[in-house]
Amino acid sequence: MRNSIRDAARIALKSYPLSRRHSFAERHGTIGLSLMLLFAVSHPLWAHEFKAGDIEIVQPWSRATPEGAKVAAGYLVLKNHGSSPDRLVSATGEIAGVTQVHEMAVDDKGVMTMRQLADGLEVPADGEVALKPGSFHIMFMDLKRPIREGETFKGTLTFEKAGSVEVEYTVDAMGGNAMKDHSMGGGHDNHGG
Ligand SMILES: [Cu+2]
Repeated sequence: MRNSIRDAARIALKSYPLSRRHSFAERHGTIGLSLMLLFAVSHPLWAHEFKAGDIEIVQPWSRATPEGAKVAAGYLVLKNHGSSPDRLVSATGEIAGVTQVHEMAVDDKGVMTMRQLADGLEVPADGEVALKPGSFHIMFMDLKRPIREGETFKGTLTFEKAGSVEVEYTVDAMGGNAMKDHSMGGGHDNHGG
């Protein structure tokens, strides 16, 4: 019984005109493309790219905060398509009273600490810098309200050469990681605020 079905399928496939097979593949390709477009439209992370001069800002995201939290972090990738370096010198966020550019690192006692980058963060010529958990980040302080998973909030980034640009952060789940980079997880638990 099984065999006969398989044989029938083989015969059917053999007798299937090449042109029809072709169009079948094309149709499949079209379905795939439609699904991709649908995903791009329905998935906010795909739509979040911003530009300021030569600087491209990719996928700004943040994490939901617990009730009463006073700080949150913003992450994104800065790509410099220009032939000279630029610097991210300041940032703002509509959810925060104070916003700074921070660096997180392990100090000589092995403790995770963070500090404000007073001179800003360099974006190398023809290069990129990633703001990500456990590393550079935008620090939103004096939060005006908790931020919830799935919402977006606006902010600005100001570059020494490229000027200011408004960006929108997508809020991932609490403890989530939109970049799927689990290298340094938590990160902000020990931020004093
Ligand atoms: Cu910080």
